[in-house]
Amino acid sequence: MQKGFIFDLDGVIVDTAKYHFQCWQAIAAKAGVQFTLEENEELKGVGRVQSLEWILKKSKKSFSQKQRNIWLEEKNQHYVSLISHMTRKELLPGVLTVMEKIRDTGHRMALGSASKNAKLILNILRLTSSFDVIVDGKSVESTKPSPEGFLLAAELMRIPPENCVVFEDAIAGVQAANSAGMLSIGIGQQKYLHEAKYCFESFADMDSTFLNDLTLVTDQ
Ligand code: B16
Ligand code: MG
Repeated sequence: MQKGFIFDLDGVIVDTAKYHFQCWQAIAAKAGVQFTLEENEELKGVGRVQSLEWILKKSKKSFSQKQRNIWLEEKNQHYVSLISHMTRKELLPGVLTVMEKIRDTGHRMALGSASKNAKLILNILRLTSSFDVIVDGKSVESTKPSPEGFLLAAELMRIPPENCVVFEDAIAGVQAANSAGMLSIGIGQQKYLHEAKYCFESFADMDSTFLNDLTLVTDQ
C-alpha cells in the first residue's frame, strides 16, 4: 500500500516560526499591544490575514482596513527580507533523513503549508523537486484548522486521506490533519500538540523502528 506523507513547512522542515514571530512582534508594537512567544503558538499554521486579526483583537482600538493592509504588506516585506538569508543549515534536525526514507520506500510526498511564501522558501532551500505535490497558502480558500489544504494534497497525490500521514508543528495543523481523517504526527512540544496521534520533539527523536513501521509497504 502506497501512502502519502504531507509535510508542513514552517516549523517542520525549517524554523521560520522565529522570523514570523519577530515580524508580528514589530507589527504588534506599532498597534500598541504585547505579543508573546507563548501567544505565537496560537498563530502557527494560521494564515497571514487571520494572524493580524488575532493580534489586533488584543487592542481596544479599531483599525481601518487601509491600516490593516499596510501592516500586512509591511509584515510580509520584513519576513521576506529575513528568509532570503536562510540557508540549508536552518533545516530542522532529522528532516532530510525522514524525507529520504519515505522516497526510498516508494511513497508519495506533498508539502501542505498555509504560507504564501512556501514556494519561495522551498527554492531557497533547494527542496522544490523533493515533493510530488505542493499545496500552499495560494492553493486554498480556508487555512488550518480547516482540512481543505491537506485534502487537496491527498487528492493531487491520488492517495486516499486515510492512507495519508501529516507532520505538523501547529495546534491548528494537527486539528486539520485529524479532521481530514489522516494520521497526525506532531513535531514539537507535547504540551501544545497533545491532540496529535504521535508526537516527537523533532524528527531526530523519531526512532528507526517507528519510521520503519510508518513506511512499511504492505499488500493491502
Ligand atoms: P505567510 P505553515 C504558516 O506556515 C505559518 O506557520 C504561520 O505562522 C504563517 O502565518 C502562515 O504560514 C502564513 O504565512 O505570511 O508566509 O503567507 O506552518 O503552514 O507552513
Ligand atoms: Mg508549521
